[in-house]
Amino acid sequence: MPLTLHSHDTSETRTHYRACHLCEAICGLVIETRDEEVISIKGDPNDPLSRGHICPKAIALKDIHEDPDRLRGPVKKVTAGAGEVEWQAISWEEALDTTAEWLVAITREHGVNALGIYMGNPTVHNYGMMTHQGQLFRHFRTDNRFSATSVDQLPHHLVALWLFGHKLMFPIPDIDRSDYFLMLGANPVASNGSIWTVPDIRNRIKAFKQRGGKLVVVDPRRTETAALASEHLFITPGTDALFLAAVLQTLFAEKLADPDHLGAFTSGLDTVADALADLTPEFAAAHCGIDANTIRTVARELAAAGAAICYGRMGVSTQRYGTLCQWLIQVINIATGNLDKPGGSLFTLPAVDQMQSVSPGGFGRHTSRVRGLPEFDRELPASTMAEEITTPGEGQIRALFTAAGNPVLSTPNGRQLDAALDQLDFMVSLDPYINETTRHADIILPPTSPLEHDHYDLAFHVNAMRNTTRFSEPVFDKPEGALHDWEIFNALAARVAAALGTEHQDAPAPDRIIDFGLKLGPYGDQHPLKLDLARLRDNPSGIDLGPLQSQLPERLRTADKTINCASAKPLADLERLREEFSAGRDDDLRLIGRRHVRSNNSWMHNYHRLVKGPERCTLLMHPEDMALRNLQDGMDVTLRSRAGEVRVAVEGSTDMMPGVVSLPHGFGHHRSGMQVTTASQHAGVSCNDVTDELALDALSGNAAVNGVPVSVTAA
Ligand SMILES: Nc1nc2c(c(=O)[nH]1)N[C@H]1C(S)=C(S)[C@@H](COP(=O)(O)OP(=O)(O)OC[C@H]3O[C@@H](n4cnc5c(=O)[nH]c(N)nc54)[C@H](O)[C@@H]3O)O[C@H]1N2
Ligand SMILES: Nc1nc2c(c(=O)[nH]1)N[C@H]1C(S)=C(S)[C@@H](COP(=O)(O)OP(=O)(O)OC[C@H]3O[C@@H](n4cnc5c(=O)[nH]c(N)nc54)[C@H](O)[C@@H]3O)O[C@H]1N2
Ligand code: SF4
Ligand SMILES: [Mo]
Repeated sequence: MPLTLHSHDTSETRTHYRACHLCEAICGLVIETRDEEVISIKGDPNDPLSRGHICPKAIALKDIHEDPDRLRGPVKKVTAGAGEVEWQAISWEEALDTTAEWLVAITREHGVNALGIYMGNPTVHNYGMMTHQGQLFRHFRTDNRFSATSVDQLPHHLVALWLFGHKLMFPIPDIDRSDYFLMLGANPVASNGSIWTVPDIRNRIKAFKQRGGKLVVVDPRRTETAALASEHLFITPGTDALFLAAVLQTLFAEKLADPDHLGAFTSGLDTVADALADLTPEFAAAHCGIDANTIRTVARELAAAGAAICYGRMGVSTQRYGTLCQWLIQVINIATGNLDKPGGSLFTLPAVDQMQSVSPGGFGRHTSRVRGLPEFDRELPASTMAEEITTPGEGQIRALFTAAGNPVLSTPNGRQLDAALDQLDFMVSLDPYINETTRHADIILPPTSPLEHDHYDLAFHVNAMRNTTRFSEPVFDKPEGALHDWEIFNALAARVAAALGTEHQDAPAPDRIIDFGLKLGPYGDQHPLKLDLARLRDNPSGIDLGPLQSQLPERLRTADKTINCASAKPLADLERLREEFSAGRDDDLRLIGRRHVRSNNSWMHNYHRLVKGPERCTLLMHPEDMALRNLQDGMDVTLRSRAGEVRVAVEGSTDMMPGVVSLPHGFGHHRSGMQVTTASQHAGVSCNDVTDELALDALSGNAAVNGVPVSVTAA
């Protein structure tokens, strides 16, 4: 177990060990400070998971901390003369009192569903937000809850729930011990991995190939990851379910399916085989752009490999068949005996085990008011948010609470939501920035900077390719009067409880909760390691808990401790797939997204060193498609869908599959009334002004931001 020294004081320079919380790779950092200044940020070679790896975003921790645009105290919107909007600094007392009064007043007058709540992605990178949001929201059990989950990984949760009995039971690719890797709709070389905490992926792929491993990447763009792969297959966006069904169909038809050690507690494979009988490689090939022989070869290679992985991420979740894709992926892992096997995909055993404390999740217990879309985990699809604000009637959203989210840029048809937010009676945002979304708020409550609070990766140890645990102390003391996110939740909860005349007790600080979770957890009081917070504080680079281990059937959370592959809803959804692809297809272009290693969704564009260099918000298009439309490199084009249009420069690229265009999301910083100076100078356009709130994975309600039918014409 690697041991590292405590932060040590010299006259003025201090060394700190701190996790990077910006993406799911959770790299360990060594941060040197002098007085109030960060003087260096480096990878921590003693971190048992990241082994010294960092990416160019790590240094942004300094930039975030020092950014003059970052709010240091609460502000309220006031309308000056001539309708000019201004932000006025107010005291925490006033900000918290006013917010609590509004939340109570609106829900008293119009019912609890009049309050909408949207929680963004950084919530899961900031453990205090996870441990303390319930303090406030338990007073408002509104049906109108939303989060970034439904523009992202909702299909993964549903499949985990249906197959393994808990929404957090994600099979994690064990690349370091694998022989064969089929990867769809993921670009970890840019994203650094997702639902797969895998720092230093580039070197892990290299080592995997050096050992003789074969990586096959299926993606409509030859991505940075595809460039490292043994083989890259272009696929028509939105057709992966056909491809995956054909792979599985081949495994059954050629009698290659063998769940092996899983057989004793697995059922339903025969039912799946029958249901897929007509979804042949020939049927898939007619639509997906990959020929039938290649599909059969992939199936045979998967079956023949000693240990193999099938994994798919954003590109196969946020599309019309997201849930079907994720279900097929896991049934392939099961049918080849590669689930719960070293070198295949395994479940983690994290030191703070949320399987003990977090509800397994539920689906479809209520539906959205306007469009009747199903809830998951008490949340409705984010694509319904605008209509729930603008459609009058009982249960209409009149007040909105956003926290760590920017749905105007991150959810489909963001322009519609942008307009809808103006109709609210009250909006409050827990956020350090005045951006595209929070500019609509009446009050903004900014938390401390990331370097001013402690850190534990409650979410990402659950998804990590190795079991490790680590606690980071704050790098700086918090400034006088500043509040952490979790303290803001406590403070609001106290005021709401007082107004409602109910009991309130501040929840203990998040580190106390982690201490408790560690002691109760699998390496705690009952284990020789006896992990608790004190042990973690003594080992700031982290503690290694070893490679992932086989844990089935014990770890299953299904009632009968078995895996039933014949999940009713995905099986029924095969009919939708057949129907769509039996009909002829339009010849529209298809829009997909893309990530860049120096981006992070919508909020990393305000730091000069992450945005300098060539313009990144361009529309990639194959030169043949450009020639057909008489377009030249760099020309402005109009990208148009049913939902909206943007004007953007086109960039020719033979890395694109013909018929497919790509635009990154998270740009569009051109709006008035914001305070993001550098981002505004690199404004770009928002991809989600073109994506369609009506384009969904119909089974789950997840947004289909990939595979959107579009046209491109000279502007
Ligand atoms: N640098 C950086 N890192 C990030 C983020 C970031 O914004 N920037 N965001 C973080 C977040 S929140 C997440 S969820 C993860 C996402 O992590 P990943 O899923 O690894 O990231 P993406 O780059 O979105 O990869 C999706 C891939 O799907 C492809 N694709 C699109 N449509 C289809 C399709 O129909 N079929 C197939 N097979 N492929 C398709 C795209 O071309 C793209 O290469 O990244 C995280 N890490
Ligand atoms: N077209 C298209 N759309 C997409 C995607 C795509 O690939 N294509 N990706 C989707 C995915 S995977 C995701 S996860 C979503 C992300 O969607 P969102 O979560 O809605 O958006 P972010 O850009 O992550 O916004 C983060 C916000 O949190 C604030 N913030 C950062 N740290 C903290 C903190 O510690 N505390 C608080 N209170 N606030 C903080 C930032 O200032 C910013 O306002 O976007 C989705 N949208
Ligand atoms: S890959 Fe980069 S952004 Fe992600 S955790 Fe590591 S240093 Fe931070
Ligand atoms: Mo995400």
